[in-house]
Amino acid sequence: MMKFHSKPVPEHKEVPVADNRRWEKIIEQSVQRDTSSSQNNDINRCYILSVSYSRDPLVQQAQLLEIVSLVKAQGDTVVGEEVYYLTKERPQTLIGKGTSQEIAERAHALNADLLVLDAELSPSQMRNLEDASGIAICDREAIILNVFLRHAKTRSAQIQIEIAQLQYLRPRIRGIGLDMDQQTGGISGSRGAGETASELLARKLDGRLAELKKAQSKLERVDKNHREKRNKCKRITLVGYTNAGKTSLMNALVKENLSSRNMPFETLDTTSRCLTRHGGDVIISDTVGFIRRLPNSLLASFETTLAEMCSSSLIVVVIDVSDYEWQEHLQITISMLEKLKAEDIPRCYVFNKLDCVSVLPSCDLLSGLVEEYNYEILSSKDKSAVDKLKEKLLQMVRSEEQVIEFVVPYTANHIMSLIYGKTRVIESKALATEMYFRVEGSPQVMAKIEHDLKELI
Ligand SMILES: Nc1nc2c(ncn2[C@@H]2O[C@H](COP(=O)(O)OP(=O)(O)OP(=O)(O)O)[C@@H](O)[C@H]2O)c(=O)[nH]1
Ligand SMILES: [Mg+2]
Repeated sequence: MMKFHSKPVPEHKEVPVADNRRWEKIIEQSVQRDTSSSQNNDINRCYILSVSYSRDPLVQQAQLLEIVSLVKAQGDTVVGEEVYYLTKERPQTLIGKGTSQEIAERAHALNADLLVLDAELSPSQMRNLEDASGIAICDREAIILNVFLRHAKTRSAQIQIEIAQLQYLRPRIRGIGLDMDQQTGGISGSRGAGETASELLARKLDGRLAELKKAQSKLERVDKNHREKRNKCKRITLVGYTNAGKTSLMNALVKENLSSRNMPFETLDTTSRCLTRHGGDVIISDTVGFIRRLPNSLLASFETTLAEMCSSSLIVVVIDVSDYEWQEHLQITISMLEKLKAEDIPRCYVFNKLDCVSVLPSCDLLSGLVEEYNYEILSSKDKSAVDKLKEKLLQMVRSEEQVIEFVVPYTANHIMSLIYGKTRVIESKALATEMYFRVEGSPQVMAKIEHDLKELI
């Protein structure tokens, strides 16, 4: 697990050697990791700086609560916190050198060993801030990566996250290609002629990355086979902002007891269960939650897992309506679905945690937000509301789907991938120059295939 260690306030502004070792240690741990066993149990004392672009105190409060819960979810202690309203970004340090020094003083007074900035920092901004303030700095992306790493249970998720972590760490190796005066070619047994310590570290990191990518593509092939088998069933996928209640709803729908806690990113691995009582033809899947400013590295690594939702018959978007920022969470989820190219799959919106709100969002507001789509407002704790939702979902998947036959030329690769990616193939036959398919899928996808076939003529 990526962890950070304190360092003394530097007396001068040169790059301290200890700082190099901090990253070196993190990367060495990662490079040598046996993903299944390694867990660093050091607990950092964190001082949190929630960098907000909003003037609204309630938004600021919600953002602060989110970063506090992320830091706690990675197992660290929060010793102090403050909100910083950012009006002007400084290219070198984001918040300004003087401000960072003042904040570091308050953090030091509370014996903090890590200053967590709820912002994305470039590697050089992070270095500049550490040099200016004399305290170890950590940004939002590092925290989210740590939480993911801590909660990943399957080998596949662990590999995906470790790849994202190494990609995050690589540009943070100090002095790659710069510290020529440190060149000590051939001193260390494994160091190549003229290679600096940081270049050696980068080489080890690249080696580990290549190893992980190989392992990942092997696992993807196995997963693909499982997916193809599961594809014969209709699938409903639960998506939404982290902590919205997806797993709780899944548990209530299938009467299970999957781990659900008041903690971000409790679920990282997609879990699928039969929605119909005695096996049957409808599967429901619970997925990793979304979050604002989800690091691109993580989104990319979960793309394969999440791509599975593109062959769903129905997507259920779960929203925690008791969260002050639920409308923003809804927008983030909608734009994630667009990014993942799942926008043409029918949706049902579930506004959850009704028991926690005193004022219901008006129907006008909801219809405005979710357009023509279906929605329900409920609490996942309300058994009869969940049973009613289950009937509705089953009815939706069963009525929406169409079965259609297509004959597709072998050369039409994009139509082939639409068929394999977004429909369930009931039957297929290889003909002389074409492929015959009998497929089941949503009217939207069927219309797209028909349209694309016509374009070929
Ligand atoms: N009061 C109330 N709490 C709920 C409801 N639904 C879920 N919760 C709580 O909300 C917290 C988060 O629920 P989860 O089901 O783990 O949320 P999730 O969307 O799966 O979260 P991640 O897996 O972390 O993305 C848990 O503490 C649940 O007990 C609800 O309808 N009412
Ligand atoms: Mg969950």
